[in-house]
Amino acid sequence: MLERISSKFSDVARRMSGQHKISEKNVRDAVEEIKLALLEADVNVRVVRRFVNSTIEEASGEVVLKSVAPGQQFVKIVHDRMVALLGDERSDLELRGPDTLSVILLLGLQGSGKTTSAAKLAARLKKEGRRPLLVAADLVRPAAIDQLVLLGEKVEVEVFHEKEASDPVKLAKAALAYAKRSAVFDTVIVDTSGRMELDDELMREIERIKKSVDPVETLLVADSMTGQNAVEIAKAFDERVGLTGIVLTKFDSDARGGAALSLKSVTGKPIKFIGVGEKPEDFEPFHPDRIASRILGMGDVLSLVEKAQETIDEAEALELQKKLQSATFTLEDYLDQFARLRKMGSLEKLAEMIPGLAGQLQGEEINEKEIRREEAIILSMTIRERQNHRIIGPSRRKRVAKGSGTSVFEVNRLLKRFEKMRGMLKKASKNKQYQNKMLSQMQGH
Ligand SMILES: Nc1nc2c(ncn2[C@@H]2O[C@H](COP(=O)(O)OP(=O)(O)OP(=O)(O)O)[C@@H](O)[C@H]2O)c(=O)[nH]1
Ligand SMILES: [Mg+2]
Repeated sequence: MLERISSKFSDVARRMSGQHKISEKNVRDAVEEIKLALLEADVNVRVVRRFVNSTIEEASGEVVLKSVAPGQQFVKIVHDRMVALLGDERSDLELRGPDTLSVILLLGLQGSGKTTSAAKLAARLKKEGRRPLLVAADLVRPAAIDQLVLLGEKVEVEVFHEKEASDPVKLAKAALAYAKRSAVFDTVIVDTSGRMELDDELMREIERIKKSVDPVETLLVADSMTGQNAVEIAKAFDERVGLTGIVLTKFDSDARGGAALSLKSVTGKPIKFIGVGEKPEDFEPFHPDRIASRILGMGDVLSLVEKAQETIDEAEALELQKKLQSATFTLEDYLDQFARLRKMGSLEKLAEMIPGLAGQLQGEEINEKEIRREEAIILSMTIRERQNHRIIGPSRRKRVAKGSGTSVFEVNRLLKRFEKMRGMLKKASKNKQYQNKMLSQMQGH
């Protein structure tokens, strides 16, 4: 899910974050693109309007436009707005202490994923050390009880069920009494029946079940594939029954993402979990900030900024920029990069994280051992050789190999690699826009 919207957003984010100067018009244009992407993703129109207005207002301020890195500030504003849209903080379940029973009631339309989610939730809580009991209170669909019993076996959680029962309210009460009596359980998860359409009968039944079990969590299970519809359903259920949160299922599908992005804003209820597959373990807490970063395609950029901040300061970056521009990058400078490379991992990883460089350094994995050998090779060169590698002919190569305890083959390989990197940097340095992008990222703006 979210692939389409993410590809549009990361385009805008990458483009804007490379800008060292932006105008109010740039902001408006970028926001317009974002607006279209949101509408295309089936996000609620009112939500889009609010998002757009507040982003423009905040991003067009003097403080942002005149700042050192306005493009990246813009991206940060969009990111933060997106996090707010998705629900700010992660909302966990609010369960009672282990000595008091906590009831979780699951409800929703037919086929939304209630039964599957009940088992997933039970498995998860069990892993966290709680002692859940599943309750098969869907007495409408004939196979519903068997389905939950089977899932319960799979996740090794007991399922309370009565084959002959016909009243879900009575059954839920009986389950609660059983849980209290046995004193083995601290959490009761109630699976209920779904219907094709929102109807009065279903609502009344759910209301009665809710009253009889007094749940601490009433979670709507909503199918992300239903898009806008999921939002309307959530609103209706909340008004009638009162929800404490949402489980958004089928997040692994290619749904356009509108539901995920509108639910919190429209209903005020947080998405607490997402279902990401059919298996019991395909169930995750919903983290607004992580999803926002994913939508913006910022994961890599942000981690590069973080890593680079540790390893390079502004003055160093400027110095490097000068060298790139004049193409006087020497083996000496190459040597300086090793410490940085060590922290970053490999050349390839470094390249992957810089837009435009990905794929250009394939197979150039340099491991710690190799870095040490390369260092030894360069240290065996004279200062003059390090400053101008072109003078290192065959006899010098032999001497360097001997001095560093390596072979001529390895010296040749290092020189070749250095040539390649130099060529790449030279090429990159001619492209001003690209270079600014790379530099601003290295400086961590
Ligand atoms: N890919 C994917 N499939 C899911 C997810 N959650 C549920 N499903 C599938 O959706 C289908 C319906 O799931 P159920 O759990 O039976 O839905 P339900 O709401 O209990 O359905 P009713 O009881 O008939 O109302 C099943 O085939 C599940 O495997 C999910 O997060 N991802
Ligand atoms: Mg079911």
